[in-house]
Amino acid sequence: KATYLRSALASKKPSVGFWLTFAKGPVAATILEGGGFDWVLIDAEHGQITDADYFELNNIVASRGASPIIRVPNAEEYLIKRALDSGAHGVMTPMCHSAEDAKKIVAWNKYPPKGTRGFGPMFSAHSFHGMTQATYPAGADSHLLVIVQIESKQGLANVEEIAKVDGIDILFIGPYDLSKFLGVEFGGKEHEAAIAKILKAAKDAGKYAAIFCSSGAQSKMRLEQGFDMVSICTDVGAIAAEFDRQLAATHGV
Ligand code: 3PY
Repeated sequence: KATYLRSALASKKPSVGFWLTFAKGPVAATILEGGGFDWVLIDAEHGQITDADYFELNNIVASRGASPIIRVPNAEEYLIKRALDSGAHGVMTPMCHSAEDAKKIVAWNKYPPKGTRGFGPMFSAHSFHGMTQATYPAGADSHLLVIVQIESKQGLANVEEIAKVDGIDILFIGPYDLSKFLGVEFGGKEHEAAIAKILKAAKDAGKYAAIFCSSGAQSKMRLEQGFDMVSICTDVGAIAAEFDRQLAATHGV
């Protein structure tokens, strides 16, 4: 299996992951100890993680049979290149607003002739079973997942065109940004209608639909709606929630 998440999406829906925001390998290793995850989002947009952490985190995640997916801070060619070169199984680019954005993002994710990714795979192959520096480039364009986030007003307006862009694999909803950019209540009617529109656009275009969730109850609900890929929580969110729970138990509330 070249990329675990790609196989999981193709054969064993749904695909479940979590959000890694701590830059420490032992944190990732500890959470992954029990298995059960298809992917881990290594968050370099909002978390504590920088590109110096990518290689170690990719390898820890992949060693547990999950796909390391890096969220880059912005839609920039050099950011995507550095994430892919560190061995990510896919890059998630935030704030995709239009089909033009999506086409650029696809090009930055793929080697010529499909795209403009520069050649330098010295550290890319370690997180793929059975791949070497020599074999990585030939398989890269078909193994790696191109993921864009739909989370803005323009992204929502253009979602059908974005979904149709060749080379985009997954539309990933950022529900928090979406509610802020639309100026609507999180979980309210308009927010849910926007989410449903993105889900439909992905399905109509034959692409996978994914959404960030911050609890198992939320992710279960989204899977029942037809999403292919959900997160269950963030590392920091889970720790904070557990501390709150134990503190409340201590005080008998
Ligand atoms: C959002 O909800 O806006 C995200 O991007 C997920 O953190």
